[in-house]
Amino acid sequence: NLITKMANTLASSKSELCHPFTVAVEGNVGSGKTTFLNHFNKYENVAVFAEPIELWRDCDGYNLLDLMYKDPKKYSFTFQSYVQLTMLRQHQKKIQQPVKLMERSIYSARYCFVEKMSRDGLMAPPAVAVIDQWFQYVTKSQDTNLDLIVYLRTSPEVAYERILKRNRSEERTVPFEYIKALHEIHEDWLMKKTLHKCNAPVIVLNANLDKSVIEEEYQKYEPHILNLNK
Ligand code: DCP
Repeated sequence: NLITKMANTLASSKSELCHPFTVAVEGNVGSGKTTFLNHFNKYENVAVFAEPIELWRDCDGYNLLDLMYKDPKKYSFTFQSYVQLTMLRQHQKKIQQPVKLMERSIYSARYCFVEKMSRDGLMAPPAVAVIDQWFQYVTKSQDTNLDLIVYLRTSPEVAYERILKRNRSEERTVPFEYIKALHEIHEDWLMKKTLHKCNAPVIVLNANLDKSVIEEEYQKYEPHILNLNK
């Protein structure tokens, strides 16, 4: 009996090492994903992966994020191809901790941003097809599985206000309509579940709350996020 117990414990810790409890934090641009991640940085059993935005700003010296906003028709495909690669690398990173917390995922890149660029005609259908073929191949052949999605739900007005306030140089030209449309796409994907497949369970946080009080909202969901309810 004891041996069986030990074997089970070993097996479960081995599977945790192979596939840690993987959580993606999703939400509109300006929804507060970075603040959320910072809260979880203090836990030793959580490996936190911020979005690789610095890589997007410097791909062999090219600021792809800036190019995409300045000339979306020309650079949306280039940018999203690189986003997909860098997100895949985040999914693949091996960790020792039992919980992996990621800012965004390969899924929001495909289901929200590529979707939006495709709808706006900024990515031609053949370009979307190529991104999609890569996406299908990679998500089937690699472990990109999510065990939980935390949706930081904001109103588009609040998200836009925060974007204006932080004044990121690349985002200066982003219009409110873009943020509103991205909000609707996130809603369709994570709330209404009418857009693409969403296999992971979703928990929804009120991310309109101000930084000064949002810690309480985080704490409410912490046991679930840290997988302490098992
Ligand atoms: N972006 C994009 N395509 C993607 C991912 C991101 O065009 N597949 C852009 C949108 C933003 C920037 O990259 O201009 C960063 O967006 P995020 O929403 O991922 O990150 P934020 O830093 O805005 O998150 P938050 O404000 O919630 O902390």
